[in-house]
Amino acid sequence: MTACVALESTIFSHLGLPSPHNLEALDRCLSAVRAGGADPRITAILDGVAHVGVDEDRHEQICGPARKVAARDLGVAIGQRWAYGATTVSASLTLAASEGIEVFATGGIGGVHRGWTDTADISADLGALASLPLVTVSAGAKIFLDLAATLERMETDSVVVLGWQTDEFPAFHARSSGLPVPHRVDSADEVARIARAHWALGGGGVLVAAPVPEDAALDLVQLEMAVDAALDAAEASGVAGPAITPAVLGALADATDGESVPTNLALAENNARIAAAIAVALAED
Ligand code: PSU
Ligand code: MN
Repeated sequence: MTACVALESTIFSHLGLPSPHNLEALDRCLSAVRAGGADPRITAILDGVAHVGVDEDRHEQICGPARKVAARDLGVAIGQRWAYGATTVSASLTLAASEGIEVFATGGIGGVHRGWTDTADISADLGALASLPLVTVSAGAKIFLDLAATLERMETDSVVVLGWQTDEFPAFHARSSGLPVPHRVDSADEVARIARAHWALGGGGVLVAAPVPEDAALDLVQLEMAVDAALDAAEASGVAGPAITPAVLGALADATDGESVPTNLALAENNARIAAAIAVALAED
């Protein structure tokens, strides 16, 4: 099989990043995958049709306004012929798996939200990661989540968590959360061997957690203050459910005076680059 890397569309849509940074993110991710010798495949619902690979003439649409599509919404978006349903991690993994693709890159996965004991807000990303046999490359989980609870949940669900050239779980915009990863890997070949062995035993998802490159990383302490401000702003605006993640990402960009945006681009590109190397290693395996 040729080396393919699936990419989600939510991050490139208005839900993920502000214009024109989202188009830059898309271009940089596609280039990184191609430079690594793999074929990038953006997932999305366009005019009610599920795409795993989107032609260049529709990239502008991918970077525009969208309705958020998690795994459970895929059938609705197709059945109701949504013009543009932007796929989250859970929906992208579902579509990629349906095409036999083995590697997926994103910015940061969703996870267990802070305050989850009251709200029960746990991203469907975790369920898809647990059940579908793909390697997902992400800069850990989004900083404004409960990262310790997210790691616990992935242990319960038997998601393989690998630190990419690190012993600590990355915190999206920051290189480390201070929480240890269960295992460290240092090469794409190592990830490919682990994934093949895991899948041969009937296992599901493998999460490769890669820290944002040093020159683009934000400081964890400053970031925590911005996150508190962003969570307060999102709460004050009264958003709930699936609207929370886009709202907090937007508020975080404001709270960091826009500094979180180039960091987000750098980490997404870095993940795409690593994913391509893993896809090539798997294709050669
Ligand atoms: N990471 C980003 N930007 C995003 C997301 C993640 O840098 O927009 C999106 C992904 O699509 C992820 C989704 O799957 O947020 C999780 O949403 P929720 O927490 O509502 O499950
Ligand atoms: Mn949620």
